[in-house]
Amino acid sequence: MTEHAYEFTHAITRLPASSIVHGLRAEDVGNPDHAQMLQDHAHYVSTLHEAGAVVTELPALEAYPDAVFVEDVALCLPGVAILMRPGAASRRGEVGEMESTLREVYDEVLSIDGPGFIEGGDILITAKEILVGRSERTDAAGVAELAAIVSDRGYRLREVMTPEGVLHFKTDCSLLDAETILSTKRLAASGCFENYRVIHTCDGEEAAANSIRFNHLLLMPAGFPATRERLQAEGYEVREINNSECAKLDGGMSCLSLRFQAE
Ligand code: CIR
Repeated sequence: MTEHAYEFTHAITRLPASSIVHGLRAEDVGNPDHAQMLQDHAHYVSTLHEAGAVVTELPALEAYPDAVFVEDVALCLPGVAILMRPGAASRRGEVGEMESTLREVYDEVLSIDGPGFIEGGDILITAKEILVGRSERTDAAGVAELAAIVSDRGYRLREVMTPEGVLHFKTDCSLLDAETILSTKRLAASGCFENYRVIHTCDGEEAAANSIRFNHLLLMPAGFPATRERLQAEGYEVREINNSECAKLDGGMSCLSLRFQAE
């Protein structure tokens, strides 16, 4: 079904606005530094280029502090994009800001209309299925609405649970290749990856789980050397990107882009 689960031609990103200091966070560990974030964002985009991506870089949106985290507002599948309905009220306006960009690329753009909620950070696409973690931002009705859309197109969707206290499902996991998942031990312990090969993040390095495989490269947040070495030993070609500022807002590598294969 999703044979191109980590092979992409395109990505969409959005520059961080200076209003990023008002971004949502589970715990306040200080405001992100906008200048540093811009630098990290530029490194992220250049690494996507290195991976072979054509990158559409959207302008900053001052009105939406979290809009840099574009992944949460849409799901990009081969031939169809689906606009999400974020559980975070302050983020719902970001969806309309993304729509025209997706319409330029996709003939078919659908949307989650509610009453449920769902954010892209809770959705992991693998070669066999679409995994959706229920969370503080994604509820059963949101999952059911997405399931109805994708099952019509031949996808298998499996609902799982994001661990308590973890923002999104993909805060704790990422796809490494067709059958391998990088996961925290706490998420893998739920049994949701029984049909996959799992590589665990090393203890104390749980935030390394929010990485992305894009073609031949694995983009990882910097600062998790034990997990990086484990992945390199498995043969993955790693690129580390400073994520100190996004991390203050519970963001990682996956949140910063929408990734897809143009037809
Ligand atoms: C939020 O709380 O919505 C943002 N501060 C972080 C979103 C991170 N997105 C993601 O993990 N997909």
